[in-house]
Amino acid sequence: MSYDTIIVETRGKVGLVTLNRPQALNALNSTLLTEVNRALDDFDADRNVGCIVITGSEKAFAAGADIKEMSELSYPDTYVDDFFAGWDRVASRRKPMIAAVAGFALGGGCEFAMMCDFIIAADTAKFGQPEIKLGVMPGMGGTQRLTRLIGRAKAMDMCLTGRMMGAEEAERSGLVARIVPAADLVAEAIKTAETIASMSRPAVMMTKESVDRADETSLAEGVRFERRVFHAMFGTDDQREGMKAFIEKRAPQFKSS
Ligand code: CO8
Repeated sequence: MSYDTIIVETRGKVGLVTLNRPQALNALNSTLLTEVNRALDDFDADRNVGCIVITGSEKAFAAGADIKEMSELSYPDTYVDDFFAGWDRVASRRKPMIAAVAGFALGGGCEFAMMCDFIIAADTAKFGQPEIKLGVMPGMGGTQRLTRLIGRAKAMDMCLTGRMMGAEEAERSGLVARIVPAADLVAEAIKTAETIASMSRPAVMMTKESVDRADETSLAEGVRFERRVFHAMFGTDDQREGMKAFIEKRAPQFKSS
């Protein structure tokens, strides 16, 4: 399949999507959104793929939604076409996604990274929600996901001033899982994704689904959901294999069944 705005590869059990609009610092336009969803559809359908990495360039993960594409839209245009609603599909993928971020992750770029399950940042990464400087506000989940990840005070600071946050502050604040040297970013993200892809597929997907529940429900309901899913794992061969392998002091051979 050919793409104009992204590069799609499979490395073993890892699906890799590289955003590729260098002339616009990987600004997110409608074509890119369609192509990202197409690539993710294929990875979802591919039983061999166990984890997905999304990355950009050294200079930019993505510098936001494409301002040139958006600038002339009217309210009816955006409302009737439900402009950018396709990002909800990106955010609700069932296989784990890691964002590997170097350089700018601004506006929709920061929001795209936050749709992933976690972010590995290069030491060059800069995060921000600068929409306020354009006379608008975040529109791809920034006010919600950033607030959940870094708390109300910092989210307000970021969204109301439009200032950027460096990698260290982002890690300290809980936006980023870990920081690696820029030169190692993609290799580290792929290594992490390989580790995840080597685990039992149902266990990985059920774990993701359960952690995601934490954003949507009360603690009591979330714990009940977790226990039900935990019980369900005893219906898998992988549970038996994982526990047997531990007792026999050998590496497990998960069949993802
Ligand atoms: N959209 C379109 N083009 C862009 C964007 C963008 N977001 N960002 C950069 N570009 C383009 C520039 O226009 C420039 O193109 P050209 O060479 O043709 O003039 C090229 O990329 C290189 O950019 P710069 O020359 O500006 O590079 P610098 O290194 O000087 O600056 C910055 C880098 C600081 C990242 C700067 O480019 C910048 O501030 N970009 C805009 C950042 C921004 O405001 N992002 C938020 C966009 S709005 C948004 O994301 C809303 C999301 C919600 C949508 C929800 C809908 C429902």
